[in-house]
Amino acid sequence: PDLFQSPDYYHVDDLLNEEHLLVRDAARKWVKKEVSPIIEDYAQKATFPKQLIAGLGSIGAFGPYIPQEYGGAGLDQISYGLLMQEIERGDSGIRSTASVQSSLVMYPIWKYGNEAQRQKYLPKLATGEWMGCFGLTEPNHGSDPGSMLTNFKDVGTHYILNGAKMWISNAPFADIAVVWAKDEAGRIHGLIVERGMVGFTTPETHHKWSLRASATGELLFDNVKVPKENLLPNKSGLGAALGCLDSARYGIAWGAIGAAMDCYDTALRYAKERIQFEKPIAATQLQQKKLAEMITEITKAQLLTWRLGVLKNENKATSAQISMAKRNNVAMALEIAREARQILGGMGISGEYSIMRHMMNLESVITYEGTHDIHLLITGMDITGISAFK
Ligand code: TGC
Ligand code: FAD
Repeated sequence: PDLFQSPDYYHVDDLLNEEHLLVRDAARKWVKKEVSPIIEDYAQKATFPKQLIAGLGSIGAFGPYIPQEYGGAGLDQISYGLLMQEIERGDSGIRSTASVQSSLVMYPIWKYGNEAQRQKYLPKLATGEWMGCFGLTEPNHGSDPGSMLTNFKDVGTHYILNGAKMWISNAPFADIAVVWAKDEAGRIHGLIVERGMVGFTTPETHHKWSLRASATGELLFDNVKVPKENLLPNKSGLGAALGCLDSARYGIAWGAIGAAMDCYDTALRYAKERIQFEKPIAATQLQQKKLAEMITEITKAQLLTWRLGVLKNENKATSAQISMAKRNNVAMALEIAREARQILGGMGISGEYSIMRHMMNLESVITYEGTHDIHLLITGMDITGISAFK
């Protein structure tokens, strides 16, 4: 009874197994105890709550689907999704930290790294002893990462890396960065850059109105000497970077449902308690319409995402299917946040409630990991066979 209640209009819980429910409820308890009481303060102060790192590791949020031999939780894709849902119910910024660590740092080391790299980095990343970030976006290349300028030269004993990345989650405090850069032939590779390498700096990006409890920064490389053993050897090309995004986008599709659930729960409770014109505002048709549409959209998103999780578990989910779910669910959550904020009237803008924070966070979530427009064009490309990008 002291847990959050999930809106579950179509009994989606019946589709989950015992492990899914255990993982979800453990995450839900942890978020309620550790995240919800402090997050508003940290967001207002624009500070990342570093003390949450160990707890995120302990609930399995760092590498949920990475095998246990590397320190991961060894869970399936539905459990991974439920973890992201529960964490984002607390805050999208905290979910971002988990997404980046799992899908953008651990995933490429696991999939594209060699055994020595897996052994060196994955167990420490799984506990949060080391934190990572992912550098793909550049100041002049966001939606079109294939045109990146960051590059490295082979100088015999090591590589020399030059360039700049922008808008990088976790950058200001990360111990390592998985960085995408072009070799002399123009082919994209992933390199593990470690804090302390000479010429590597990570200035923080200030004055964000969104994801304020997440630290964002730049990655600057000025003739950084990178040892050759830090190149990820098993896959190269833009597709390697985009493969990591598939895994993160999938988690975000679930995460957005968490933010939407929190806004819906809050608005429903408020609408039943708030009296105007001598009756609860929930008794008015206009507010009922908003609430009814919210639960309808949450339910559709839950079913879409659950099915996608099954396809992922069977290794059958396509990148375009993942794009559809990321795009749909984040837009759904943002729309619900905007409507829920209005249901609370003036209180909707107060930090006493989580809605405005979710709403502002989701403005980043609808932009990063491929914008709303880019995902629509990915669907367009998939159904027509024609790329609108080039
Ligand atoms: P295109 O020619 O279509 O593709 C290049 C190569 O990549 C392959 N590919 C994929 N592979 C795996 N997964 C995917 N989703 C893939 N999409 C494409 C493709 O088959 C091809 O392979 P090959 O072997 O033929 O070379 O590439 P394009 O240059 O036309 O670009 C396509 C486009 C626009 C869809 C893509 O570049 C894109 O997705 N742009 C959006 C960029 C983006 O999402 N950036 C995210 C940065 S990371 C981030 O935001 C983290 S926020 C984290 C947080 O805090 O939670
Ligand atoms: P642009 O690509 O310049 O797009 C601007 C507008 O043009 C958008 O509306 C877009 O949809 C539209 N547009 C672009 N191309 C087309 C087209 N062909 N057709 C129609 N419309 C188009 N990146 C990382 O690498 N790592 C991170 O950890 C990371 N974290 C982030 C955290 C935050 C808080 C934010 C805000 C961003 C983060 N990003 C990260 C960057 C993010 O992925 C990019 O912002 C995103 O991919 C969009 O790139 P852009 O900002 O350069 O916008």
